[in-house]
Amino acid sequence: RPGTMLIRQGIVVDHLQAQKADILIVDGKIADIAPEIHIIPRQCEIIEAAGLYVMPGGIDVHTHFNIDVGIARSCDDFFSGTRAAACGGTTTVVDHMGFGPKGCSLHHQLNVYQQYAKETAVIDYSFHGVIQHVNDDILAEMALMVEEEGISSFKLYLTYGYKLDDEDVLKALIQLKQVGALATVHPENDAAIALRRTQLLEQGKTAPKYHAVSRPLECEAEAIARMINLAKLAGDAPLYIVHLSNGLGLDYTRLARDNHQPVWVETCPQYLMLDDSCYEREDALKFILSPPLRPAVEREKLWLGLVDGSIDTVATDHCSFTYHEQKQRGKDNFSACPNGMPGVETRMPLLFSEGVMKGRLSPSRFVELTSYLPAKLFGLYPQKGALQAGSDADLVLFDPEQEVSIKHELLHDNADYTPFEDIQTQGWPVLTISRGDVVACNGEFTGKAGNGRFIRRKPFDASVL
Ligand code: DUC
Ligand code: ZN
Ligand code: ZN
Ligand code: ZN
Repeated sequence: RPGTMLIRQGIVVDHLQAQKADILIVDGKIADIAPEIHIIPRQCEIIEAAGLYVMPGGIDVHTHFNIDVGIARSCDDFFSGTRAAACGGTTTVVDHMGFGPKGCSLHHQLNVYQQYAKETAVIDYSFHGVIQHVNDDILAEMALMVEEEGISSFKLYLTYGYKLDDEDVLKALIQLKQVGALATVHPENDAAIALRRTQLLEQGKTAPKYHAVSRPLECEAEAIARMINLAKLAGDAPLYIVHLSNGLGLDYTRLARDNHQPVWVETCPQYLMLDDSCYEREDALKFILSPPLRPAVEREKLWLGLVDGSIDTVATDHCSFTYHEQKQRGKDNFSACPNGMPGVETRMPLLFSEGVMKGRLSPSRFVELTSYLPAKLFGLYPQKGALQAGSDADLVLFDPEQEVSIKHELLHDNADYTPFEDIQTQGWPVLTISRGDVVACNGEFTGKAGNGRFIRRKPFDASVL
């Protein structure tokens, strides 16, 4: 009977506690969780989970599948991207749509992305809307996106081709708050970056390592502080900072929260695991992304933020380009390199290994960062991110004994490298279940293209956080 199984005697972890229990899944939904379950349906698959952690499937709220960044199209689409996600213990993605044609409507990009994902995604998905420009039509459309389409978060860029100026940011923030949507922002000071980039290129400093020199952490921290103040001026509009990479930016968000402002913060494994010494490597192009990798001291400040609660989510910003071809466009000019790196499959194992197994995060805090808070912030809870009767049976089983040295050849994306090659991990996702179906088992993909469903999300509601 599809979507029906009993998972016996695992260490069941939610955002509050970890305890030994059985989980009964019927028709793709969690039916019961109890210390022991003896009454089970006929034709029920039994999974023995003694010694394994059984947790809500990961929710990665920051991917870019099939994205056209102008100079290249990413090498993962919604099939290979969600396949890799599934093999890494993630059961839902919320993808950041790329920009569409100049002047296009919000629905235009949504339709494009619905087509991309429809028959290809292997796990459930949603999208963040993208605000390319602001006018009365776009502001009115935001309400329809939330009410009719179930899109309750939007991305604003302060750099790149469709950066918004302060007036447009303010108008967008006011309306997003009004219609029940969360504003997510890519915060970097575009003018500061452009000036430095021009100067570096003029001085012949074109090597890949100058990418990081062209956008130091103050560019990011300044834009974070600006966004916090604009959100305050917009009447305390809720604000979500994506891909935080540094401690100064984190301090600004702490100040805002001490001041009771609704601000939430995401970071990514690359900023927790890697640092700017990667730009000294011969294969530095692999590490060109924005914001760039930072000095090693910043890494430790981010870990503190995970521990003290000032960072809320860990997502990936998975945006993959092949090293041997696409990334090579930057070899003589860093500014010609498509920005981004793969990571959707390694997020859960890296955070589990470095966080839980090294004793920095409790298993419940791991669930909070990778699933519970992403679900709450983005209107997916309790369908996702919860272990409760009635929730979707999206689960990941981790074996804390399994040691894996990360190799790209073990992974399931379409890139030709992982930035985490040869990193040793302890604890690995050995089974991933999406609405009661096993989609990955012991490093093998067992799911099916088209089985992922579009999830209509609820409006943003700060009172549940
Ligand atoms: N940064 C990247 O490196 N890639 C995709 C988009 C982004 O903000
Ligand atoms: Zn970004
Ligand atoms: Zn991104
Ligand atoms: Zn495989």
